Parts: sequence; C-alpha cells; structure tokens
Amino acid sequence: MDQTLSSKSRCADALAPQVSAASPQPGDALLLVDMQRDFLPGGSLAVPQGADILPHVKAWIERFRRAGLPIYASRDWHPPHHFSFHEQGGPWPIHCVAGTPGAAFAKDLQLPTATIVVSKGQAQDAEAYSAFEGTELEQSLRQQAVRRLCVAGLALEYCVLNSVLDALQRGFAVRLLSAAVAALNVQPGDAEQALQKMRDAGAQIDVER
Ligand code: VGL
Ligand code: ZN
Repeated sequence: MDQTLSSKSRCADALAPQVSAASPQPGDALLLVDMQRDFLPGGSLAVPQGADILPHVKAWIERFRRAGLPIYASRDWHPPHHFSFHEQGGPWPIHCVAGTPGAAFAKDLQLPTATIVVSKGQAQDAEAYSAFEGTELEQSLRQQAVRRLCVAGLALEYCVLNSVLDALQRGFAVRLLSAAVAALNVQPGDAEQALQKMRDAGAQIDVER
C-alpha cells in the first residue's frame, strides 16, 4: 500500500510527464528533414521504411499547425551534376535535383502554407547534410524565439543526424520524434549509432519507435 501519495497526486504524476512530452509547447518548432519523393519508396535514394513514418509525420504537422507553432521543412536541392552523385565519383545515385519531381515534397504531406522551406545542398562541390549548413535556418529560428526543435524526417543517419547535432551545437534543445524518422541503413547498425550520437550530444529521444 502506498500511503505517501494521494490518488490525486499519483494521477497527476502519472500523466504530467506524458502530456508534456507529447504535446508541442511554446518555444517549440517542428523541423521536417527532407521529406522528398526521392527518399521515399519509388524514389532514386529511397529509405526502405520511409513510407511507414508518413502517418506519424502528418500527425506531427497537424499538432504543430493546431498549436500555431512554426513548421520548417528542409529539402535537399542539388544542382544537376552535384559532386555527391555517382556520375561525379560521389557516394549517391542522382537524387533531389532542384525543380525535378523527385525533389518535390512527399504527396499528401499537407504542409500548411506558413511552412518555412529551407533548401540546402545547392553548391556544386559541397555536401550539406545539415539543414543549418549554408542556410538561414538558425537566424529564422532565433527570429521566431524557438528554443527547442522537434525533429522528424529522412534519412536518420545523414540529414537528420547532422541537423540534430548542429541544432544542439547552436544551443537549441532537440527532441527526436522517433516514430517519424527512418534510416537508410547502408550498413547494419547505422541507425543505432546515429541515435547514440544524438543521445550523447544531449538530444531527447522519444521512446516510441
Ligand atoms: C541525404 C544522402 C544524400 C539525406 C541527402 O537527406 O539524409 N542522404 N543526400
Ligand atoms: Zn543529397
């Protein structure tokens, strides 16, 4: 028998952490990383489980929209012969060439019109896995008084990982929306390693997967 807690405080204790963890708070922004057709099944650099996260991503968009909190969507936006492509001796198939159908956001994501789009990877000879690299994301977050980024999207161990580490380094808190991310897993274990790096750097990782 637990004599120390009234049923009322026990109930509050049980509910409070869940509620505060689940719902977006003032100072939060949603960052959707590279939710583009080329990274989804049928695309040129498809994340195998990419389609599984779509309902979760949509639910988060709706929560942030209803709360009136900022939503950012980054996109990989490469020139036609970007140095990361196989044809140029790079590690990746041709993907997310600016203005092509594969670079478009996933169908029926239903991004609110107020979504702030962040294009990256536009320089011919530089990689930009992080949504902060060569963009005005940090400046925009500060303008909007954002303190914590809630991060979803693709791919977990490349653009999500690098965006999360950059956000932490710049002093933002980060919550990884685990059910709304998926990994390319070029090597088995890449996803777990990425999660560990984010945890070590101070990111909060949602327990649901
Ligand atoms: C990405 C590989 C190449 C990503 C972008 O969005 O994670 N991965 N370019
Ligand atoms: Zn790329």
